[in-house]
Amino acid sequence: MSEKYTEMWRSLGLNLEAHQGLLAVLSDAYKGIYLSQKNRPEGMKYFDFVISEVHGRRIVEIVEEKSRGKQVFGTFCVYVPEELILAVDGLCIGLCAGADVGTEEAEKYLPRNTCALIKAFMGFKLAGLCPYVESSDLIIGETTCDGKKKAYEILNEITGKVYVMELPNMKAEEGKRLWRSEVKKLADKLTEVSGKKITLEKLNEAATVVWEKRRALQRLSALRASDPSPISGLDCLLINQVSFYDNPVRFTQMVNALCDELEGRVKNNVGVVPKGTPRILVSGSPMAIPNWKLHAIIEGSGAVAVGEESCVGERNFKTQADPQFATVEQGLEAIADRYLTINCACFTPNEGRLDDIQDMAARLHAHGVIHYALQFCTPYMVEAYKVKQRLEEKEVPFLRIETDYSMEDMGQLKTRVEAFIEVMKDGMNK
Ligand code: BJ8
Repeated sequence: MSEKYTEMWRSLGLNLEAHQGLLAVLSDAYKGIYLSQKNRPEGMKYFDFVISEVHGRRIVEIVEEKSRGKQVFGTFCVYVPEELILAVDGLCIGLCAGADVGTEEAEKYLPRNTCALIKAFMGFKLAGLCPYVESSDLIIGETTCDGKKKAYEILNEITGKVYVMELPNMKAEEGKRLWRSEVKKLADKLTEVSGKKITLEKLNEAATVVWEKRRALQRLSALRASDPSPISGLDCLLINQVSFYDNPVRFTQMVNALCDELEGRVKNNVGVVPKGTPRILVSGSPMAIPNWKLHAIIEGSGAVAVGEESCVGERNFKTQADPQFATVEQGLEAIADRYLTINCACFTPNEGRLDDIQDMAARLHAHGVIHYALQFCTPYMVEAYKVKQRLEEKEVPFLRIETDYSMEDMGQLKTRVEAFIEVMKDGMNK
């Protein structure tokens, strides 16, 4: 990334030397994992460009939007309603991080046995490496897992700009009522920070933007059901990661343009891998950017990832709320109810997630499911038991993996994934 951004990074308070080092590592990893892939769709060029400018051009855009009076709202969870943020002309940016960065600093505040995602978002902030956190006017957290909700207290002590939504643990009527009132409270908070009231026109407009974004991602997901798969799992994972910080209207256009190209591929039987390649559904903890580890292993071992039952994946876009509301009040309730359809392991019971996994595996013609949990991510680590039980009942091959962001276990994971692919192949030949 060009030195032309140095002044901007300095004014955002980044640690310039460490930041330069981070960008160099990122760029090498991207070249090795992404640009070395064969037969990629032309439409991926846009996403390559976005990544090459992840701390450059996009931050310039954000700084410009801020100078025009817009606010930036950072989030860590797909439960935070993007529609509301857009309705106050805000920019919604996902702040989850997927790399071992600033771990030493983070461990001054957090126990070592904290999940890598939490350590990383704290680490990025503490090491002065994230221009998105520094640009945020308000950071919106949520009471999901224990690690996150306690880390938000510390993050608020450090930044002074954290607001937390209370997410229920159960989806019964009481939980629904609580969540609806939390969504209304967030609307008030956004109005307070931005100085803009949420009008019906603005809410319908914002909900339409989000609806179209989700529809484009649904379209992409459906195209992966084809054999041969017209696009790699790595590329789809990247697109889902980019969806959390790109301009949503432009992002939707580019995903739709890519889907047009992929439809042509499907029609002509063109794939990134040969027909009959073993197909894997990945399910579990979110894979924040630049966490490409498991997909790189899967696709480097002769299989293809055809779906992600994950918040950086289908959990984020599976359900929709019809974006034409009659009143603001009705709109806020419909939006709250739509978010409560997301099946995160932080809820109990969470049978809906088991149905989602089973449904995705069938719909995408997966030959097996890899359950991915970040170490110390208790909700997903524990729920893996029920996922295994359900998939065994349906005779779907299942592999359970627990890992973090380090590269130390790459060899061991590769051996396990390769052995799993052999098991899947046996099933495919029956
Ligand atoms: S809706 S998955 S985005 S909470 S990996 S920090 S759960 S210990 S991220 Fe999530 Fe919202 Fe749920 Fe989705 Fe905790 Fe697990 Fe770490 Fe996690």
